[in-house]
Amino acid sequence: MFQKILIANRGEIALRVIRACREMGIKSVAVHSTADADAMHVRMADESVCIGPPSGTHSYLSIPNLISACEITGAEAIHPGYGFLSENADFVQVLEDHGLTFIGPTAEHIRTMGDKITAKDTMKRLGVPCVPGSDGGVDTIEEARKIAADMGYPVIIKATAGGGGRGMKVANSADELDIAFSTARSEGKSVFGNDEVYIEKYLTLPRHIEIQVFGDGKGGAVHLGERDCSLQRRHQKVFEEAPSPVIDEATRQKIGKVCADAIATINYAGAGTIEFLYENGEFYFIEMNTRLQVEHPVTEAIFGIDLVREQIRVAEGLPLSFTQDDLKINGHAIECRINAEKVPEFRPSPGTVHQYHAPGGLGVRMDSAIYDGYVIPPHYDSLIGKLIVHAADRPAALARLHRALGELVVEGIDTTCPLFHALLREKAVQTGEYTIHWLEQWLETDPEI
Ligand code: MV4
Repeated sequence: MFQKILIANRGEIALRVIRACREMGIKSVAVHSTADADAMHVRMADESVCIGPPSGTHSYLSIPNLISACEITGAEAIHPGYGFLSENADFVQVLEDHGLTFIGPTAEHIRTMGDKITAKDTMKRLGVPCVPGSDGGVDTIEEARKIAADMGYPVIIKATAGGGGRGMKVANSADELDIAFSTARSEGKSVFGNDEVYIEKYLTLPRHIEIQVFGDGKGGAVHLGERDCSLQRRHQKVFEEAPSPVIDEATRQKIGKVCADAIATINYAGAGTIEFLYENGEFYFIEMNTRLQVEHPVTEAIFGIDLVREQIRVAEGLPLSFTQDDLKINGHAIECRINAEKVPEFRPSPGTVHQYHAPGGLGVRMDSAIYDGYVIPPHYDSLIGKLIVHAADRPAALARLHRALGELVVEGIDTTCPLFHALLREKAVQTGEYTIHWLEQWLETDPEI
């Protein structure tokens, strides 16, 4: 059993991990930059260590400083949260060398899934359905032309090291291929230091559906259904729900079993998310995330389990506290990501929170690290809270979301709350009939927000 865990993160996710530690009787250590000295995670943890200046690069991303913080406090394990070092294989390796436990998968699994070509090859071999495309990397434009012609247009060229929509180019026809190929390659090189690319059939109107998986690292694994994250803007998710409005129980169990079996075969440890595009009733693997995700609370709500607790258990070598048969969906959950941004421009709006009142009541969870008088620093991402609602079914969850948003007060800064009020008035949101392009197209119609 761990006595003490260091949380290499900030904001709401740091609180999320501290809460799980406290319920398990484990001491927590917060780390913080100088800009975060007054942050809630510092106050809430049992101990705290300043690990550097405001810039994330020199604080939350500083591996030597984090290791020093473990040595000073006697923390035995690190929970990385999401973002920052959560998918950094080198970090995991360094921790191992120092006798510290990383709460997450092995360096090898992180590395495998971080390279998109290797991830896809691995998943294909494990029986996970993938988007049709090249077998591995494509080295020359001649090879690209042949594959695209055989497969048919449109196609998409992706950098193997890509992420967040960078290093990805669509070619609608042969005359667009040369530019797409060379742009994806050079973006891969300049942004990620890797010019290797691959080709896929471009799916024009898919949904983004991801399967939550959990492995015990010893050949056991379960799935926790799907989340529908199709409502996004510029590759930033805005609104996530579970279960997906378009997946029935038989389909869920079928794809879920494929995913759980895949990660069981590779002895995957901890939480993982297998991302798919879903179009015309078919799943197409695109990527795997080897971390806890921002939107994990919608899964927690419908299954009634604590995913962070399970991550800690697995890192301690304990079995999962449930089996696949124990996992039954109860109701419907929706999450809104509340950002300190002015809509509809989505311009960052850091500053002082002059009044904060969190919504509450049955089926409402507000994960946030803000408080009255809190000064949102400009150095980090703009997520200031997640509002998660849970109710018996989707219409009830939408009604509860409307009610909870009405109770939420955040004064002094601009937030994305008006966007959610406007979204709830939209037919596509009410019926659940949206694709990954719906939100951006709707925003282009200059809606009243
Ligand atoms: C695609 C695609 C269509 N066809 N691949 C975007 C980020 C990266 N995770 C993969 N992405 C896409 N890959 C094929 N073969 C469309 C996207 C995509 C997308 C995917 C999920 C959520 C939002 C998206 C927004 C634009 C494009």
